[in-house]
Amino acid sequence: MAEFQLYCFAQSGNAYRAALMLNLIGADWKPVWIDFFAGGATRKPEYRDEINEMGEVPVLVHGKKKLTQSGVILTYLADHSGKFKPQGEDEELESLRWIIFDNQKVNGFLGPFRFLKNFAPKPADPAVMTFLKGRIDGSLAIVNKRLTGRRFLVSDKPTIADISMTGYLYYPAEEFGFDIAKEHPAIATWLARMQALSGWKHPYDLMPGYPSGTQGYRHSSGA
Ligand SMILES: N[C@@H](CCC(=O)N[C@@H](CS)C(=O)NCC(=O)O)C(=O)O
Repeated sequence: MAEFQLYCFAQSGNAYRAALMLNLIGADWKPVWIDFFAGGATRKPEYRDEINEMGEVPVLVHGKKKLTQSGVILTYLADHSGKFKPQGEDEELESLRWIIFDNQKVNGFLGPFRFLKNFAPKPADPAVMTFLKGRIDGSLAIVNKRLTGRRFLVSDKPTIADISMTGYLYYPAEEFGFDIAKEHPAIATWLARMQALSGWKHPYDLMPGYPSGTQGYRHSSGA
């Protein structure tokens, strides 16, 4: 059995943060596919009783430890491996600041927007999509400004804040209906920098569930 198990599925940018970290640190890990869409696995009482009371992926199992919330998982894995760990109190606080901003306002809006556009059972209310798109544009502009003239979010080395921020940013532009990299040049350069790290993989190549409804992988090398 692998040292780490990660409950995840390919379309989840929240789970991608944890999967990417595991791969970048060279961990011995295996994904456990969660049937999020058709099966509604995370809404079932047994999932909430036995796996995660918050009804979410990702969930990381490491021996007797079970961790949820990608920010918590990233922090744990950084402490465990010594890799991508912010150095000193100032960097730790700065990293936490960007992880919270990301969870709430960057990928926290991109995830629901993409879900409503691609996977929701009924077409989304255009007013909701317009609201989300406005929030996304504002938040991505903030990240783009932060990354202008900087190599990474917190220091000149990548940290868990960068890994968190990649959440949904490598998914295909067609799934959003706009091209994040084209519209935000500093984000594009930083995404390429992250992609050059040893162990980087695209979410559809790293987690099972592609195409949707299968437990497959995309098996390609590019973004
Ligand atoms: N802040 C959480 C977000 C996790 C999350 O929302 N995961 C989605 C899948 S992409 C989920 O399981 N949603 C189920 C729900 O909200 O009911 C994290 O970063 O781990």
